[in-house]
Amino acid sequence: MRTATIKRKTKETDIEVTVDLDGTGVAKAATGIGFFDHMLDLLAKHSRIDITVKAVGDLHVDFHHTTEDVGIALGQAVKQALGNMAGITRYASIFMPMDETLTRVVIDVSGRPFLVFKADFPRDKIGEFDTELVREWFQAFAINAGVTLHVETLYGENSHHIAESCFKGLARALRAAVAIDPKTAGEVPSTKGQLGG
Ligand SMILES: [Mn+2]
Repeated sequence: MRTATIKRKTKETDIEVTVDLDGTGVAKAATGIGFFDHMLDLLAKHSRIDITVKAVGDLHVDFHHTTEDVGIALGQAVKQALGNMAGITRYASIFMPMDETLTRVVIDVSGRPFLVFKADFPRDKIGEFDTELVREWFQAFAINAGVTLHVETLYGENSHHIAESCFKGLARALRAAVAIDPKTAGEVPSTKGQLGG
């Protein structure tokens, strides 16, 4: 079973995340931030990873701590659920359109944490959500999941579409990269014989 639950509590946030990499895309996202829940719903739906997120954070300050800490916990959960990564496809690349926007997402599920994020948002906010937090979430997720992740919005005008194409692109890339590749017969996809260290 490729599942994991992470509980993470600080003075700023109290978070519980559960993932099932071999799920059907069921999302239960309750972060108190409507737009962020929308992004987590998309992530689950299009990755087919079941994702449950319960987060109680200091939203009276702003949305930064809650957004970042959910990224940390979700990344840790994915990493734990992957285990020794035997049999996974490992690499994937996706071009994700959303109306006028096009975003490219390339992932290496490798135990090598790295983020390249190139997306410019025309607006500072989507609803009450600061668009700069999209990068913060991707940074927290990539580092804690232990994945190399390159996200670039090639063009786009609408900030909601740009954010959505980033999350949907990650979803489809993750779906392909964590899928079990039947040709590998359970081998770890590395000439080193191991991933993640
Ligand atoms: Mn939307």
